[in-house]
Amino acid sequence: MFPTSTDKQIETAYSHAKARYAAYGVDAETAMQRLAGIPISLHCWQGDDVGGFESLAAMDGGGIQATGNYPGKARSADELRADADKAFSLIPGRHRFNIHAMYAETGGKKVDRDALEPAHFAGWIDWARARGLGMDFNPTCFAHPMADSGMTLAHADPAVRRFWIDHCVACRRIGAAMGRALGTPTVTNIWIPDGMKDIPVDRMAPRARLRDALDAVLAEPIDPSHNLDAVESKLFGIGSESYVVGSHEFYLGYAVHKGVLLTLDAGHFHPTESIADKISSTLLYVKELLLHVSRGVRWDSDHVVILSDELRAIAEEIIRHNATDRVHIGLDFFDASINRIAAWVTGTRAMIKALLIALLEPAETLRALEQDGDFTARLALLEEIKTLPFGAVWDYYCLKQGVPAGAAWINEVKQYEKDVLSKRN
Ligand code: RNT
Ligand code: ZN
Repeated sequence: MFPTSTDKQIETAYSHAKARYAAYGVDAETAMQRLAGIPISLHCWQGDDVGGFESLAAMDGGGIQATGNYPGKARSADELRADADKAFSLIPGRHRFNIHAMYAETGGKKVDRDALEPAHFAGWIDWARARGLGMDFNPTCFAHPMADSGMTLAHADPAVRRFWIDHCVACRRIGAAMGRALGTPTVTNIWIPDGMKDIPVDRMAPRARLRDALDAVLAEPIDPSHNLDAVESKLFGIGSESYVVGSHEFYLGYAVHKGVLLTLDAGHFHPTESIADKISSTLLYVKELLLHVSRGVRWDSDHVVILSDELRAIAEEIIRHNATDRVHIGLDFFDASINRIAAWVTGTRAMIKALLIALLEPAETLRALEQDGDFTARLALLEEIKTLPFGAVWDYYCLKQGVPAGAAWINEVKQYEKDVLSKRN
């Protein structure tokens, strides 16, 4: 069993921590209040290894590979929702849930992706509404026979392009229906796998086709209070090592040109390139960003998020620029080798911790030092504040939000594994 702390222990530690932060001019109460207002969008696909429930006799997964076969993965939308409920019960704050088109519930009827309708997502919307969750959405342009060639919206065959355009149009309408029903705009994010394993000769023609296809997808105006459109780039994928049609430059240009959101996935750049530094630049030119917070490890772009320097840098950028209303924070990772609920909880708690650390920064002091050119004190202070007792504030935040503090949540996941997950299959 992992240790639980008493309320008294947590409160005592917090009162000491609060005083330490106050000495630096930081109000821990304000930090926690602000933190409670920042939703994180949890991605449904960690719960079933990006499988979906369509039971198409499929196919290549568009180079998105979940590795591992940890037992107990969700086999139906009901199981996935139950697992997500368990995860949410261990995560402080009120958040969002992000699903893919391939999680449609068609009641056993075969409905192809270009014919999907809001009704096929009623189960998800009802579930989210009952819990006060917002929802986000994604067309699924992979794991489908029409994506077998590795090309979708950029395909040379107009019939294939048409199919995927129709799918994305349907998804924007579904996104709008979700947003309208839940009273908070759905971000509908378009990611496509299109690319080439080996060196292409014509890098431009597929990009021109993608631009035109996206124009067709976005032609129908949709109320931004219901649905926001986002486009996500990638540097390379498995099977698209030499060329990805939707590169960063492609989508940066497209997002600026069309006024849609730009998605920055932390695992979609060169291994030493951080998306943290892209936030301030892109926010000068695009209205809003969607983040896919992830963790790249060598060639994999989707390890479970941890409280790394990179994650902290991302959170600092959002908080220092006071950009929480322009940066939508979504998660995107999938690990099939560990308990999937623990993966969600670990990654989401890490994201929230990173935001809390950023909110506890003595921001005004640091800015003043920089403005005065006192780079000595800036560096020294940045180092010293790393050992302030942020953990005591985090534990107290968990206590106040009614979720386990510290490692105690692991016990609950183990119990759920015993009671529920181990009975699957
Ligand atoms: C793939 C993209 C994309 C997917 C999800 C499932 O490389 O990151 O966001 O992970 O849509
Ligand atoms: Zn992503």
